[in-house]
Amino acid sequence: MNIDYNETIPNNVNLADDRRLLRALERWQPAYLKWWENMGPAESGDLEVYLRTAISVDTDGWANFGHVRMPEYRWGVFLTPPEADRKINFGMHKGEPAWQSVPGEYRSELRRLIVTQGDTEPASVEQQRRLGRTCPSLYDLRNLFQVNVEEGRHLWAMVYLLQAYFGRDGREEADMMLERHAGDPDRPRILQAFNEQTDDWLSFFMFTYFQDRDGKYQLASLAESGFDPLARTCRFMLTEEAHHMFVGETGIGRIVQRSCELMREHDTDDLSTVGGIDLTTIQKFMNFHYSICLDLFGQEKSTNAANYFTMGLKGRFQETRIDDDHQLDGMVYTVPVLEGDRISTQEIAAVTASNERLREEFTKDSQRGVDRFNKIIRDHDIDFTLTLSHAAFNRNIGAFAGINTTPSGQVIDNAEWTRRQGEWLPTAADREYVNSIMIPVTEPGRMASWIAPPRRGIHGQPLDYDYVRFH
Ligand code: BYC
Repeated sequence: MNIDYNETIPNNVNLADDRRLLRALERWQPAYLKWWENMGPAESGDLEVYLRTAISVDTDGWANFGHVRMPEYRWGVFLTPPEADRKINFGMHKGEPAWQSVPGEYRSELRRLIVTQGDTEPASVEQQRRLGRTCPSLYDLRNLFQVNVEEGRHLWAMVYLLQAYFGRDGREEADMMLERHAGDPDRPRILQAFNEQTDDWLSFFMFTYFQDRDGKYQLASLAESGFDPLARTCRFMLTEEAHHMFVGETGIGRIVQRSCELMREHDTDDLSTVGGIDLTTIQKFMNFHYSICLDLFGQEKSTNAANYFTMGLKGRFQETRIDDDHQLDGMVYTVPVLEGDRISTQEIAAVTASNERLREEFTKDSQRGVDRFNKIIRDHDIDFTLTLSHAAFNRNIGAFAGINTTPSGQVIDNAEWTRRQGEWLPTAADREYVNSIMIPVTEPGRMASWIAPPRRGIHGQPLDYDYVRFH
């Protein structure tokens, strides 16, 4: 299923046949490009970047690599091909044909899901806006920009759904996507994690490791949707998401590797004099990013989530592979609760627990990479273990929002939290130090002092390839 690049908006949804929709998207396109110029990667307009561009949505060979000026990247609308006779696979409409248009009775829920999803995409680009100035290598700079252009395309994907299926209020929501901004005190992004700072590369790699992984799980749940255009859009987005998590995992892994090498070489845990990042600092950044991402899954017990499931709008992770009735009749699920100051568990109707279930999948998946980081540390004979903090640590949404705990989940009072939080979360001094070593490296093949080189280059190119060309 090839993509038509002769159109002003590349697409595989026959936009040319729908003049009204085409006009709406063509009206939005200049606003998007203006947003990219003002809020996208800073000072990047003239750079030529070795980017991957989708040429087909088929599983084999969908990508094309070449140097592109980012404002000329061909953002467009790509959906995976329709599945013949696709059915709704869960909830009260299970077994009915998947919807090809918006079911009127679920319009507002569906719009809300699409708006929440869409809002995160430009938010991440805004959060990462200044990172190009401090890239640790050309290889990393290129990866940052690849992630950014794809997040831009994911916004296009959600805006397409809003404009194509939600009429006037869809168009208004599409405009609002470019009006809210990450961290803007008056018009912030919807979910808090998308308002946080990401202004150093350790944060960027944590972001792409944890936050993009939330993206994977949320998109996978929406890819099960009974609303077929949403399912097909999310399926294609997931193929791109995998690369973002690769950037996160290899990025953290390379930092851990370099820190271990420096510790061995200089026989010290304190890397601040040798331009490296201490393992304790890496742990603090991990605590921060992991905990704010747990919030992204919503409340443990959620009527919204129950409604999305029952209505057939948002399924569970790999819904069709789960061996049950897909309606959750009479089923229960154990969720954490707070009893006074004690963390305990409770059984609730499984249908109301799907946020928690998804969060647990996310945690398991996150742990797998952390195990790989720990192997790097062990291989250097260093006695240190990186850990994911307890689900109750540093939470602002859900059962644990009102309490303070240590990273291992021991409840503590406000005074102790105030006194000790700097042991567990990045302090101003930690951020200042990390920022101080973010000195740009733009010579092909060279790496900053605090990160090891990647194992291989991109798409078979050597490590010292000019992944980004400056003029
Ligand atoms: N922040 O019933 P609940 C990605 C509110 S990342 C602020 O649990 P629900 C990406 C909630 O709105 C993936 N508010 O909520 C990654 C509700 O308000 P009302 C993005 C929050 O709806 C990297 C109330 O609390 N996609 O793609 O079940 C780079 C009750 O909560 C938050 C999605 O998130 C929060 N964190 O759960 C680029 C998928 N959590 O109704 C991209 C779509 C809850 O009382 N979104 N509240 O006024 C959803 O599925 C759901 O909206 C959520 C929230 C899972 C996020």
